[in-house]
Amino acid sequence: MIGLFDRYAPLGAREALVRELENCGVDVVVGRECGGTSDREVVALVGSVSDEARSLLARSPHVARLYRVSGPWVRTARAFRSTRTVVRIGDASIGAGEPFVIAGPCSVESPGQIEECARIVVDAGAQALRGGAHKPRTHPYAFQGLGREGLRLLKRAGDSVGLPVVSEIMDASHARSFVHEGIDCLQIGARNMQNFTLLKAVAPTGLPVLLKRGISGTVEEWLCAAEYLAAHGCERVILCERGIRTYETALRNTLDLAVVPLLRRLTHLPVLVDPSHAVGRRDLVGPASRGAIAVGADGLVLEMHPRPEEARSDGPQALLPSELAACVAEANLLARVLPELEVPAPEGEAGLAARSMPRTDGPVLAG
Ligand SMILES: [Mn+2]
Repeated sequence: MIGLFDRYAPLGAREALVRELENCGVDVVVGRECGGTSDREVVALVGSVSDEARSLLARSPHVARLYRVSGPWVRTARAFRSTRTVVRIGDASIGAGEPFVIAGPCSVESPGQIEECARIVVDAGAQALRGGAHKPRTHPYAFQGLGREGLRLLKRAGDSVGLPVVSEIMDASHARSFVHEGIDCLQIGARNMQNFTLLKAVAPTGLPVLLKRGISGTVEEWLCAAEYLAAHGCERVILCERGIRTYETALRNTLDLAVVPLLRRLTHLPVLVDPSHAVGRRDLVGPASRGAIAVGADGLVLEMHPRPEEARSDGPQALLPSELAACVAEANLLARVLPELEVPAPEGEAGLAARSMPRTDGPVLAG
């Protein structure tokens, strides 16, 4: 539950309410937004919330509005902030209107390969360079990545074309080397979405985190993973839908596009879509990218390779340089012509309470 303080509530009264709530045994998070025309302060109850705390918050004359969050996430809930979070990486921003495209090879393979990729990615109009150095591979004998040397090569390639770089971190003990090598954004891969030790280790680095959806991650699990990052000090979280595992085997994964507008209702965090890992084949990445932008994604994560047949990982889904350029151009075009997606403001207590009430009028299953 989140309460929005009345803007005229005196500081002393706000502090007193927080103390009273804490005395009821609940954990309280205060979120402040200052600057511009809106000074806004919310008080959020986290963890298991007693009826006593709930009614204390509801009855307070200093709380202008109450929001019931639809899951166990608070800091990442839509109502926690007045506007969507914009995450800046390098010179561009995710969630600011223009599609943000992170592109590059699946893996950093050699100095020449990543430098060539960097030039292609900047020429295509993308905003960041990706490349895996530590690779989570299903098969133990498949290429595992160049490790720290790969990070160094990736950063050097990004610098040579003026692009920030994004790379996946798989091990909590690597956090320092990612910071030391100047990686601009850490990616938590699908297989590690619920690796809570890793989430807690990357949050304090101060770097933005691209949090991919787990292979079988539900929206609630995904947002709870984002909340772990937020609770441990990382406010710059970017969600990335990359396809989930369903009964369907025709494609690598099943791209869940409807989750994008859903997330825009549930959270203030920006959302990217990675069609490459979702569809797993080059010819469908472009059409899936169009869909992603159309449903309101803030950008794309795209794999490319100058010679996909030589790629050491994920070659079949790697776009050719010209296809990448077309994909970026189409994303920009679509974002310009489509009206801004209308996302209703977070609902207040009455609306959400009615919806989340247990059904008592429907059929009851005898058990
Ligand atoms: Mn890949």
